[in-house]
Amino acid sequence: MKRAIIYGVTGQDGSYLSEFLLNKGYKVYGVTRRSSIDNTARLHISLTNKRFKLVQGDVTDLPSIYRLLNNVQPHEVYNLAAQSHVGTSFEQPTNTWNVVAQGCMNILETIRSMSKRPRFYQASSSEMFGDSFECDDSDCLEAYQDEYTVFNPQSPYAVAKLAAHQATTLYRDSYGIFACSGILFNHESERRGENFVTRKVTKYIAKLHQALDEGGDIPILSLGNLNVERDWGYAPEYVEAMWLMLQQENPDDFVISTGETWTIEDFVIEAFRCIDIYEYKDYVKIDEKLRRPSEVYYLRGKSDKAKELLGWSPKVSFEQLVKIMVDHDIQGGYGYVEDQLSYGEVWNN
Ligand code: NAP
Ligand code: F7E
Repeated sequence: MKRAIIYGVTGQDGSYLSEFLLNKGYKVYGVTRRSSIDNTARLHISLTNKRFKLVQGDVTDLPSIYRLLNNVQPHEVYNLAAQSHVGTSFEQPTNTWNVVAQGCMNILETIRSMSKRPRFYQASSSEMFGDSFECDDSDCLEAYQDEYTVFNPQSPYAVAKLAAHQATTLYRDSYGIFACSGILFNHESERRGENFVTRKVTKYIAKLHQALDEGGDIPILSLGNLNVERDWGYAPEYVEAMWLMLQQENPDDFVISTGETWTIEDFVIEAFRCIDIYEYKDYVKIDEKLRRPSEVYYLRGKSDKAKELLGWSPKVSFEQLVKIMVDHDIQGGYGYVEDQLSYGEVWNN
């Protein structure tokens, strides 16, 4: 039976990836940080599977990584652990650096020291492109980023991700480690953290819907820059791409994206439309404090390489994604938390 370790298993992607690997027959070791309150809500499905084990650990703690990898002798290690909020990285730059850059290096160093080395996946990000893009035509109407676009990070988060990305390439080239970076563009879902803009909007829509329905106070949504453009996909589809990268004959890096770009305003309009409101401006105010010191204005990924070599392409459309998230939040968010019978018993490695 194949064994996989997932760092960052309690996050959006970690939870979907654990379900995906369990469905493929893997034994999955999900690493969770010590916390004073249960943080396994997204793992409600994986936790019911006997092949899933929760392990305590932290990517900033080299000894625990070393012990876990040597005890489990996994076939694959997925590093999804991060302080992943770009805005927060301006407030907590050294913590972001330690988790994202140092954390990746800690795992790579452990793998280097092993005689039977697992395959390694690094969660790289489209944020690494910053303000870079490519143009195929002189008007540059369809600008995009792909595997050949130069990186020019615009936040402490992106700087740390680029360091981890380069370290992954370096360890692949220098030591022959089977290491892949997935350069994933934004991907969202009903499990998305609530301080990312998409989920912030859909949670708000659910609150507004309830207030209009029941006659309560009408809440107002505060947002920052509505004009920036993002390439948003559906997270469950993106975790399959991670796994596909590690099944290839040779390790490589891949852009994973939808190829479409939408403004934050487009997302807001579409979310309001889900509850039959066609003029959002009465409900939204712009708060200058929510703007970032430096912004990434335009992201549109070209994932032709993933399509050709991995056979991967996205299926869920922008409109479907917004509807999935709004419907979920209207139905009560994490309805399953209350139903969860047992929280994860942490396996002390
Ligand atoms: P997320 O929901 O924020 O999950 C991050 C995970 O990392 C959580 O499980 C978190 O644990 C864990 N973590 C944080 N610090 C850690 C530490 N010191 N040691 C071990 N684990 C730690 O992020 P996501 O959206 O699932 O994204 C997964 C990965 O892909 C991240 O690396 C992110 O930067 C990257 N990425 C995401 C996107 C996107 O659009 N979602 C796009 C490109 C790249 P807690 O639950 O305890 O906080
Ligand atoms: O912001 C703008 C904000 O925080 C999107 C992470 O998963 O994807 C994510 O990073 C845009 C930004 O995601 C608000 O300024 C406006 O331009 O949802 P976000 P992100 O920064 O794109 C990348 C690929 C990752 O790797 C990251 O880990 O929306 N925006 N008003 C706002 N953003 C937030 N959060 N809140 C607002 O009120």
